[in-house]
Amino acid sequence: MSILQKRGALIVLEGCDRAGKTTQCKKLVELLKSEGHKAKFMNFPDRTTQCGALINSYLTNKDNFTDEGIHLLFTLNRWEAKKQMEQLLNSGTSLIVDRYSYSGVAFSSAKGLDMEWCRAPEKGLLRPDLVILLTLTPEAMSKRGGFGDERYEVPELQKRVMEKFLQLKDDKYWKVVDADKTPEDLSYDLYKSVIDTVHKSALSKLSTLW
Ligand code: NYM
Ligand code: MG
Repeated sequence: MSILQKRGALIVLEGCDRAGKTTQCKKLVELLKSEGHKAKFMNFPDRTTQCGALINSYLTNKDNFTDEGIHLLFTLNRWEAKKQMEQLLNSGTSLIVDRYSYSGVAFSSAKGLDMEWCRAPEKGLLRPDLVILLTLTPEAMSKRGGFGDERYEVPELQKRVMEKFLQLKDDKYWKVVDADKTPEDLSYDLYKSVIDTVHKSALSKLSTLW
């Protein structure tokens, strides 16, 4: 990174399925771009890589892995993106990321794996500048219509996942936001924290988990 090059911010949206993460990430990228910032949408799992194709076949019940095996595939899917993420951030592009290591640890530990074991292989990945956790009460969630038919899309597991997210929460760089509002109102709320983080991160060094 040259002395004059400001880096982009790494911003992650987390939450249960149906909370609106993907919609919000895309809206935030558009808002940043409309104000002249460089920004890019990313999501995990990235199903377009070879490893992502294995994850996709697991999630859609076409293939099976042990809980440990699929956990490590999700982690590998982030490791294979690390260099590209670093390059983009250092060249001034902010990344708005739909799920990251926290989903990895929350889902696997909600299934019963030891949380410390789940965290270990994430060590050394880029640490986000901001994690926004979108929450929905069970009632608000059921109003949004049914889950899809992928693995994990059942209310009982989603509830345990939310408990795990709250255990992972680090108040220094997390923000918890109730997602039970219109997409427009929600992105208006989120944008204030996002733009603040973009400004604050510009001259700071990237750090790593945990
Ligand atoms: N998921 C996602 C994990 O179990 N571990 C991970 O590391 C990540 C990134 O994949 N139910 C789960 C959470 C979701 C599922 O994600 C697919 P999406 O955002 O619905 O494509
Ligand atoms: Mg989903």
